[in-house]
Amino acid sequence: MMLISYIITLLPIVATSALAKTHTFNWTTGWDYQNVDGVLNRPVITCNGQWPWPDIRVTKGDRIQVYLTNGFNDSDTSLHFHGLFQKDNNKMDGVPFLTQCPIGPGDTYLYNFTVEDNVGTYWYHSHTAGQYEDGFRGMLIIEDGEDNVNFPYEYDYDVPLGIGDWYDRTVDLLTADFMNLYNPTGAEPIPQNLILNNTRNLTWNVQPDTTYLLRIVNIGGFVSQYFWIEDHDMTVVEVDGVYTEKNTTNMLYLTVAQRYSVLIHTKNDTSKNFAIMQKFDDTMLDLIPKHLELNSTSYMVYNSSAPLPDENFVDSLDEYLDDFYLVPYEKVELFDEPDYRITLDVKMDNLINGINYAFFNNITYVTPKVPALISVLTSGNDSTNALVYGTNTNSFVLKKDEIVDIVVNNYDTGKHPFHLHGHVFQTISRDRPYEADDGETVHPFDLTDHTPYPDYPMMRDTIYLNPQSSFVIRFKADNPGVWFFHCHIEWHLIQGLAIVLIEDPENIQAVESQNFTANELNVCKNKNIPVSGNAAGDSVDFLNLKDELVQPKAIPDGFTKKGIIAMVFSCLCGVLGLIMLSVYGLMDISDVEEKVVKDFRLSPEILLDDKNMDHNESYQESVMEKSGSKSKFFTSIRRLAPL
Ligand SMILES: *[C@@H]1O[C@H](CO)[C@@H](O)[C@H](O)[C@H]1NC(C)=O
Ligand SMILES: *[C@@H]1O[C@H](CO)[C@@H](O)[C@H](O)[C@H]1NC(C)=O
Ligand SMILES: *[C@@H]1O[C@H](CO)[C@@H](O)[C@H](O)[C@H]1NC(C)=O
Ligand SMILES: *[C@@H]1O[C@H](CO)[C@@H](O)[C@H](O)[C@H]1NC(C)=O
Ligand SMILES: *[C@@H]1O[C@H](CO)[C@@H](O)[C@H](O)[C@H]1NC(C)=O
Ligand SMILES: *[C@@H]1O[C@H](CO)[C@@H](O)[C@H](O)[C@H]1NC(C)=O
Ligand SMILES: *[C@@H]1O[C@H](CO)[C@@H](O)[C@H](O)[C@H]1NC(C)=O
Ligand SMILES: *[C@@H]1O[C@H](CO)[C@@H](O)[C@H](O)[C@H]1NC(C)=O
Ligand SMILES: *[C@@H]1O[C@H](CO)[C@@H](O)[C@H](O)[C@H]1NC(C)=O
Ligand SMILES: *[C@@H]1O[C@H](CO)[C@@H](O)[C@H](O)[C@H]1NC(C)=O
Ligand SMILES: *[C@@H]1O[C@H](CO)[C@@H](O)[C@H](O)[C@H]1NC(C)=O
Ligand SMILES: *[C@@H]1O[C@H](CO)[C@@H](O)[C@H](O)[C@H]1NC(C)=O
Ligand SMILES: [Cu+2]
Repeated sequence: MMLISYIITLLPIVATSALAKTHTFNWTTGWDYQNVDGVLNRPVITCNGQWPWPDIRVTKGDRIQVYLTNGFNDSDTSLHFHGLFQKDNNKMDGVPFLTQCPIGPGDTYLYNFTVEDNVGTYWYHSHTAGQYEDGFRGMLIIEDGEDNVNFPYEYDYDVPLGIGDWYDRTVDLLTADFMNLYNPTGAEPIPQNLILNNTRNLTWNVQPDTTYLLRIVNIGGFVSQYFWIEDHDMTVVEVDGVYTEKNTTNMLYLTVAQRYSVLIHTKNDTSKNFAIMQKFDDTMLDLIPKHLELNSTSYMVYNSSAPLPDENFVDSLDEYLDDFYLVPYEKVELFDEPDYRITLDVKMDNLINGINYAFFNNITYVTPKVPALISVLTSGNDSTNALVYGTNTNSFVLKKDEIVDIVVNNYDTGKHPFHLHGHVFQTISRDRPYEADDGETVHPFDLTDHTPYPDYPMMRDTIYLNPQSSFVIRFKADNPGVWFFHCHIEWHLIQGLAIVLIEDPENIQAVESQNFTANELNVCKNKNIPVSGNAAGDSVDFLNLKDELVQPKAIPDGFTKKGIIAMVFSCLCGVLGLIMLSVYGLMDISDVEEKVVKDFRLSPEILLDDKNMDHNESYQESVMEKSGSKSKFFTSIRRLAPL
């Protein structure tokens, strides 16, 4: 019964033209309770009162029209179609303050575009304040011709599968604890469970001797996952909307936002069932809570009378397919030498407010006051000057059709999955991890000494960066628009790990379909956001950034992260704080506490009074220590906090 009403509510209104269809959806966001992981009923973001959000399946060339109404009473929203190129239609990319104004409560934005240049496996999600981790996301399948007739490989059934991580609390609460003076190392909230198609213990009924095209999408917010099926090979044929030459493996590794389509041929023998396994990449967790189930078992069922399988063990997690070696089916050659090289250094550090931020080249992304696309459209001849888009937005202007290399050097010890909007890129270099735990240090990319670039590099839209390592991606600036490049770990995006590419702004200005409609401008006006001007809201002098938004000040000279940590310890823990100071070799800085309090204009009383400490209780169950000083520190502070 519920299923039927669900289908009726969400059934797209299909209007047929000669060939292409138009799929119209009328969606309103809201909140309701849902027990997703079988453990806890918690608030989730609903679509017309229902959850989960529907999958969309369209054919290349079709039009999608989504009327998205913000049904929240207190927060903005937006909708991004991950991986779509949105050619000459940049304002459909769904990034607040870049390609549109945030949709305020009660307002409606029409996402209206055709899927011209994309085929394969995609997804959609809110691009506002981590909302997709509260369940505002769904899968988007674009068939290549009627019934996917142009897909290059044979299969019998097409089966989407969403994998993800799931928290016991909503993102607003998690963020309040995360972006917090009491979390000076920037330890990310740890999910409670891995989910599969929005549940756990899923049963996938299969037929014998049949080829399935399994479209796996990681719709999670933070942790990468290993994925394998007991005693079944998977042949990769598509990554992030790019068909590949077949590559057979028994294990995949998917960061958040990545997609893999694999062919699985089932056995003839139907007497036995098999385990579908997901496992956390636990190296991404700052600590491993004792009760966290690192792996999760679901079931590939040939015979419903036969027993369900136990979990499946593998000898090593290192056997997963390394996507760097995949070859695109269309064998696109390595693009020419770059016309423009952008080098980005990733760091995580604290600013004067004690909060831990993420930086590209010492800048943590702060939104402009006017969406960058509106700045492009209203800045005339100044549009090619990066200054228009602000000094704290990490904006780079690209010229028409130039070849661009983005070199990313990781000065952090964590992995990061980076996503480029509006493009697929060639991955031409990716170095191995350099583990701090093994005493290794950062290895930035060396232009004069690197492994030869592949002849037919892998192309995709989301790629991971190894710890203390580097990658280089290359693409052609052939899609005029304002495109975000950012870490897809929602926590790191919230910490500001993003840059903005202003691609061929003159062409944007010249194309009518890039212009805002009255409705789109009204969404701005309702939020009191100017509909012309630079990043600072100045629509007279586009190079005047006096009133732009900027990041908090740096920690004063002679002051270190250790200083902040020491302060937090001292204030929280009194005498125990002193013990911690000695643990961290800070005893020599005897006046550290006084100095921090003075520089930060804070008092220990204020710190002790912070209500956020209550939230930390969920972490205070005993935890296992991991190696690495960051995790030890974090473990310790949680243990000491109750005192
Ligand atoms: C969408 O749904 C709302 C509420 O049911 C309705 O008021 C509105 O007219 C609908 N819009 C369209 C374009 O169908
Ligand atoms: C799945 O199985 C686990 C362990 O067998 C159990 O704890 C959990 O409640 C189950 N979840 C659901 C949603 O049934
Ligand atoms: C806003 O919505 C939330 C969640 O639905 C509700 O708890 C709250 O009372 C609402 N606030 C107002 C001012 O309506
Ligand atoms: C969507 O865009 C197309 C092309 O511009 C236009 O014809 C159509 O009317 C738009 N849909 C709506 C509902 O405005
Ligand atoms: C996952 O859910 C989708 C609907 O969202 C469904 O079409 C698909 O068959 C499910 N996959 C599996 C393996 O059960
Ligand atoms: C499975 O059965 C089909 C006929 O139903 C047969 O052609 C095929 O060879 C069998 N495969 C194996 C591995 O035995
Ligand atoms: C299914 O499993 C049951 C119980 O193990 C077994 O008796 C039966 O023969 C199996 N059926 C098939 C078609 O393999
Ligand atoms: C799953 O995780 C548990 C601990 O969380 C561990 O005991 C077990 O060996 C793991 N199983 C697999 C298949 O890795
Ligand atoms: C398949 O992937 C492996 C690495 O996992 C690589 O060595 C091999 O060249 C790839 N083959 C093809 C055809 O993509
Ligand atoms: C970032 O700041 C550090 C320390 O002030 C400086 O050495 C480095 O050159 C800066 N990096 C960039 C890309 O500006
Ligand atoms: C922009 O530059 C062109 C040529 O450089 C010039 O003709 C035009 O007047 C300028 N427009 C504005 C608004 O300054
Ligand atoms: C965009 O809209 C503005 C204001 O209505 C208009 O002046 C301009 O000519 C339009 N641009 C294009 C390319 O149609
Ligand atoms: Cu990241």
